[in-house]
Amino acid sequence: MLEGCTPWPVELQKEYVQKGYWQEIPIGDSFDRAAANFANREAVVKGDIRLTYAELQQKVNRLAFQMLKSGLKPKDRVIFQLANSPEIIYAYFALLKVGIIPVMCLAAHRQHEIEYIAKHTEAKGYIIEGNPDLLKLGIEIRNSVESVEYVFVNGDPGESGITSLAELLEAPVDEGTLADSLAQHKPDPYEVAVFQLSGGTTGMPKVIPRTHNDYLYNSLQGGAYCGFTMYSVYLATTPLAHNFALANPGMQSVILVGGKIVIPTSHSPQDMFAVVEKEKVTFVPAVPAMIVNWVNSPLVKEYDLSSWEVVVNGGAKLNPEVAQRVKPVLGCRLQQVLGMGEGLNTITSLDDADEIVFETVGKPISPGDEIKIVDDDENEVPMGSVGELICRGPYTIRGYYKAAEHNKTAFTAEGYYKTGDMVRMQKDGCLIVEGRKKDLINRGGEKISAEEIENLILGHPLVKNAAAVAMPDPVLGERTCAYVILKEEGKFDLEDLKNFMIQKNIAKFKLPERLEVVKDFPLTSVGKVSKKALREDITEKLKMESQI
Ligand code: J2J
Repeated sequence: MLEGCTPWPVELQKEYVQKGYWQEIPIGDSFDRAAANFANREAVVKGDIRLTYAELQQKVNRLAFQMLKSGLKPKDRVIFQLANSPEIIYAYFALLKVGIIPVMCLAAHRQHEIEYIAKHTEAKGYIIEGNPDLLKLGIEIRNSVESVEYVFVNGDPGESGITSLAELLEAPVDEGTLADSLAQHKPDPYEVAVFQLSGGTTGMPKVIPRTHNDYLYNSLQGGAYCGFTMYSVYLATTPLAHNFALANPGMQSVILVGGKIVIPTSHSPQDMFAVVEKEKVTFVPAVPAMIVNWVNSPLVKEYDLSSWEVVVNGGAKLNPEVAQRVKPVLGCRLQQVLGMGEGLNTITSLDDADEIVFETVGKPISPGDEIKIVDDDENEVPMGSVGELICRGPYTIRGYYKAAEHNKTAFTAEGYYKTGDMVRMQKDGCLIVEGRKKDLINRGGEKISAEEIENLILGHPLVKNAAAVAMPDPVLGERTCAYVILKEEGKFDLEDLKNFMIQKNIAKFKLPERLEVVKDFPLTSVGKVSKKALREDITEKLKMESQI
């Protein structure tokens, strides 16, 4: 495995192969198998663009070949920042096919995040979406990060001089040379396929190395729980760059069994329902805010949504009252998945009773998953009690990339990943998420590290101390509230704070949405800032305000 990664113990690797979890093939082989089996079936649809498996495979192969020809090599890292589009799908499989490792960044990331991640992964390349903002960023990153030599854009490069993916796809190729080259550059299935980014509780996101063996297993196993087949039609409503829609259970799970990916051209409920009707969508992934939006939309009745079989909620807890309205309003079944870039997925089954689907996130997807619910001393709590979920298994990482110090606290000595999620197990083995231990804000599924925000705020000359906490929100679940102590009394409002943070070129979803200037912070018994007391304070304030 790439230097800086922690492999599974050798004995377990053998066991995972012997039990059939790890197929010992690269993801590209599995993709080629699907492309051969389903050559004339539709694989990807967006608006008027419709690609069959054979067409998709041709694009994947050409792009893979051109990436190598450009100078990129297997195991090189490429910052991958594409919006939902057919291109994100073929660029993803193209890189995996020849062992170039995409670093899956979010479309919202800006220089603050990308520069750090590019330096940390020593990225050689950067593939960006073709909008003016990101084109500018592409040039800045090429100038500021020494390792970045190659920048590609999905769309019009304008005057930037950056090569477009379309140019690469249209370049003439000799088919024989292409086939030879791809055959020579098949990656080792034990090697890293994808770098995902952690929601991050400390400073900047941590880099998650997912191997071909484990990522393939994860996406197929999760996909089986969702009932994916060649007849599945999956609507990519959430970002395909994120672990959820990308693979677990997501686009990769569907493509590898011959299903179809439909990419919406807009996210309004109206357009989303229209595309479900038109493309006879069967399966939709969602974060809670989307489901809230859909079940409350009066437009539901105007469309024929009869093809829609399942909506799967992930990323954040879905309010049980909303969960109950899914079937009566949308006409489809609900599934719930607890997932994480680091690996473990638990999911409700399609035939689970209503109470299970409304209240729980089901059970782990693999018989190889080992989970424990523990107290602060890593002792298992009694059945039914709340504790931290820790896990290890055939698709859960053993360490973040180049993070030896952090790994000592993020994993137990036995190699369990400490999820930071506080859960309870029912007698039937289903898990209920009760809260979390980790210091982050879960804004509608997008994770914001409190520490990162605090460090940014502390850079403001007027600020003496800062604490970022989650405040409840009826739609997104949580938003960021910044508590601040000023150095001296003066004018400092939310706009001042946001303007200051925007200058730091951070992803917009990280901007605090409320500011509370205080004289001091409540402390815990050991003298730390009590985030719990701050969360209670803002919750109380919001409650009072809503009653006025
Ligand atoms: C409560 N909290 C949840 C849920 C994730 C599928 C789905 C989601 C992700 C994801 C993913 C939750 N209820 N149903 O990778 O494959 C919170 C937990 C978890 C963290 C991981 C997938 N589903 N969460 O959201 O890496 O706190 O992955 O530890 O972004 O999201 O976040 P992330």
